[in-house]
Amino acid sequence: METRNLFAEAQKIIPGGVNSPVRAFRAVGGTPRFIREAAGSKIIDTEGREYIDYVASWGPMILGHSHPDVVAAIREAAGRGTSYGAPTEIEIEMARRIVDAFPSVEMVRMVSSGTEAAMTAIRLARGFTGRDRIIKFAGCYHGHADSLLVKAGSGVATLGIPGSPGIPPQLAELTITLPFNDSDAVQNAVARYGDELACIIVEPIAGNMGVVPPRPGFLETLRAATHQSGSLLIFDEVITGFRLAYGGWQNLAGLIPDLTCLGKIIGGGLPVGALGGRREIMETLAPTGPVYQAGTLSGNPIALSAGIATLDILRGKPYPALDAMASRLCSGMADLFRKKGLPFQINRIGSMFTLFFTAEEVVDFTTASRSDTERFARFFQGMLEAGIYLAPAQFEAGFLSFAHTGEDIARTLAACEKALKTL
Ligand code: KE4
Repeated sequence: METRNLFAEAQKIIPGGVNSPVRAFRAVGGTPRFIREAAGSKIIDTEGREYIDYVASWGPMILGHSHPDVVAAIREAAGRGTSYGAPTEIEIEMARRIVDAFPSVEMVRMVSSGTEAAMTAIRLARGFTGRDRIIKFAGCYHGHADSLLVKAGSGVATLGIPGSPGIPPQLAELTITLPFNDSDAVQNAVARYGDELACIIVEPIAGNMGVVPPRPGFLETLRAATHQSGSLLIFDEVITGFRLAYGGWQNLAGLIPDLTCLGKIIGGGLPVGALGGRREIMETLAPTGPVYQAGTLSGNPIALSAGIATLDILRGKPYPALDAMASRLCSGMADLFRKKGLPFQINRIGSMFTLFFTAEEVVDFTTASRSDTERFARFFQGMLEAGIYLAPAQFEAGFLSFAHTGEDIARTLAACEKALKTL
C-alpha cells in the first residue's frame, strides 16, 4: 500500500500515526516513509524505494540492518521460548560483557529501554543519597521519565518547570536544567543546591540537540562537582555506549562516572536498556536494597541474544575505519556546502554527526536552536528524494554503520550536490 494511504490509516488508530513522535516527520514536513525491510546500509519502504540509511534506528544498527549472525542468534533463541520470567544464563553473559567493557561498572541491571535505564538511575541516585534535586542539561534527552522532561526555569540554576503537560510542577522544580558546556553554571548551581543534590545526569557526547561534544574540562567539572557535593555523576551513554569504541565515551575520556545508562546498540535492534555502576550503589536496588525497580521482560533472552551477538561482532571491528568513513562523508559534504557558499557547521564525533545550517559554532542548545531549521528541512527532503534517509529532525544525530561502503558515501555526496540546488 502507498505510504500516504498507510499514514492516513495509521493516524486513525495510532496518535500521529507513529509510536514515537520523531518518526512523524513533523520537524521536516511531508509523509513519513513506512519501511518494509532493511539490509546492511539500506532500508526499503513499502513502495519499494531504497534509501541509504543514516538513522540506524536512532543508533542501534551499528552493524547494519539484518546482520546474518544477529538474525541467526534471534532465530536460535526464539526456538527455545521467548520469555520465562525467570533468571537465565544469557543475562550473566550480557552483564559480564558490560562489566568487562566499562571500568566504572561493577554490576548491571537490565531493563527494556533507555528511558527505563535513566529513570532507574535517577531513582537510585535519590535513594542512595537520600537527596531529591537533580541537575540535567538543556538539549540533553534521557528518555521520557517525568523528572527528565523538565526545562530550565526563568533564570539559570533556577527550579525546573514541566517540559510537558502531565508533569507535576512540584516534581519538575526538583530538576535544575543548565546550559550544556557551561562549567560556571554548574559550579554556581552546586554551590547553591549541592547538599540537596542527588545527581548530575549528562550525555557525555550530546546527541539530542544534534551532536555537541563537551568542551575540554566540562565533564571533568561535573566529576569534581559531584565528588565535592556528595552527589552521583550519571553518564547517559544510551547513544554513545559501544558507538564510539567497544565501551563508552568514558573509556576514551578517562573518566569514571558513578552510574552509566546504556541502550540501543546493546539490544542489537531489540528492546534493551541497562544501568551499571559501582557495587555499593547498585546493591541498593531491590531485592538486595530498598530502591524498587522491576520489569516483566527485563533481560529478555531473545533481546539479549541479539545484543550479545552484536557486541561479540563489534569487539573485533575496527572502529577507526568506521570513523574514517564518517569523516569522508562529513568532509565531502563540507566541501560541497563551502562551494555553495552556505553557512554550516558539521559536528562529528566518531560515526555520529549532525549538520547545522548556521555560521556560528554549535556548542549548546541555544546555539543549536539558532540554526536554520527550515533550510535543514528542505535539505532533508532533497536528500530523501535522492534516496538518502537522514534523521528527520535537526536536533538528532546521524549514524554510520559498518555496513556502509565507499560507494554509499559517493552516492550520498552526489545526492547532496543535487539537494543543494534546491536550497
Ligand atoms: P529509549 O527509551 O527511547 O530507548 O531511550 C531514551 C534515550 C535515553 N538517552 C539517550 C541519550 C537517548 O538518545 C534516548 C533516546 N533517543 C531518541 C533519539 N534521540 C530515540 C528516538 C525516539 O525517541 O524515537
